[in-house]
Amino acid sequence: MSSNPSIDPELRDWIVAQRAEGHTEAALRASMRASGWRDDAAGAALAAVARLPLKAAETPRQVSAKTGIPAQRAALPGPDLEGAPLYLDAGDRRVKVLQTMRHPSVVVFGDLLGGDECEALIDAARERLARSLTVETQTGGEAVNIDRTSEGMFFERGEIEVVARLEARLARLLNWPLEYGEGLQVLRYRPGAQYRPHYDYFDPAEPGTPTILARGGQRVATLVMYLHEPARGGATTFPDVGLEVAPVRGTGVFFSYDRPDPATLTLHGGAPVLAGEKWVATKWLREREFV
Ligand code: PD2
Ligand code: ZN
Repeated sequence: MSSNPSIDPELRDWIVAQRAEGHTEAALRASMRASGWRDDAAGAALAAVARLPLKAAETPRQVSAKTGIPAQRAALPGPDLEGAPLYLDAGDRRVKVLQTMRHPSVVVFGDLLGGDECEALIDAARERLARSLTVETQTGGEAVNIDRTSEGMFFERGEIEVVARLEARLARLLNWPLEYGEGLQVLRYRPGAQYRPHYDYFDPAEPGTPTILARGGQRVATLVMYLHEPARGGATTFPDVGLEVAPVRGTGVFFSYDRPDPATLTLHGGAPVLAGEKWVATKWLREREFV
């Protein structure tokens, strides 16, 4: 994560703590003026801290006991798009920003993976593919889901070099600790296979959800990366907003959701593959360390 060298760490921590307690920027500015700060300097310091990527621990989620839905917006993973950059430094790779949307919060990245990395992931995943399971929110276990006709497998975090390299890149790009990510999932769709529209967060109303949340809290973001493009079909669709992302090799679609609620407009699916094979790798990010 980047930090701003011009901000005194003690001042930064104080501002972060005050903001997490719900004090407004105007109130902090007044308080800084009262203790001798020049108004423009106070404003600049507050703006600099506001630009810092927040750590999840700085903004504890207040969850309604009744609905399980967080009452307030908390820090979310995501790239730093301040200044509308066309490229982002992801450490070992310069990633393109191809498209952004605010609501739902979506970013399409280009050149996220090299062709060799796509091949390495496919080669390592191929012999472990099985008919895809989805987490079963009735029980907290896993089950074959007829809504998903792809085949899939999971890597452990850091299991092989290419996975570890990609995870480090994503942590930097998305400003979210590597440990908060689930293991990478790889899916293969053959002609006719699809993934019907769904939400990736866990439904708070389902009885198995507390068991799932014990491993790292809610999912707060998804990144679907395209490893092999089909000849036709296979877009990732967002039916609420009519968005379709073409499954072009090496690109990825990222979206985040600040609460487990359809109001996030993150309903999404994998359209049927019409010809050829589509392979994707999905990284889901949790609120806390995923264990
Ligand atoms: O493969 C896709 O396009 C897709 C669509 C919807 C993947 C997922 N969801 C997922 O892995 O959650
Ligand atoms: Zn999904």
